[in-house]
Amino acid sequence: MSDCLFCRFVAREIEPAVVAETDLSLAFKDINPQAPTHVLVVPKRHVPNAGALAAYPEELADVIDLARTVAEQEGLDSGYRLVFNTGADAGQTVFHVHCHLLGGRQLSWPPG
Ligand code: D5M
Repeated sequence: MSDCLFCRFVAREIEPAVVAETDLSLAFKDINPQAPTHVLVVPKRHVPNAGALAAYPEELADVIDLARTVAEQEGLDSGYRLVFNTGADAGQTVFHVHCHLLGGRQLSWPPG
């Protein structure tokens, strides 16, 4: 059994709140939402962070495309944000790369 939480979601050893899926990627609701829409999109392949995902361009493109699909599903016509926290200083806490899809409110900049 994997000790990676998101690998366990992908294997459905634990069932997340799935909102969409492709052969390569899974999208599920964040447990601690920071916006009306806060979905995490992960590649099914275990890759630790966004930089490492660049070695898998098909998975990288699929993650972005699934985030776009979910944004459309959620009606985020006026905009949304995609975030990859990368490393401890950026606040990454789960070391299976995930794209945060945030939307449904006015998002401020710069982020904290
Ligand atoms: O983001 C890690 C994200 O993972 C954070 O926003 C909470 C989310 N998380 C943690 N545990 C769960 C479960 N069990 N379900 C759904 N979402 C979860 P990071 O960028 O690494 O800080």
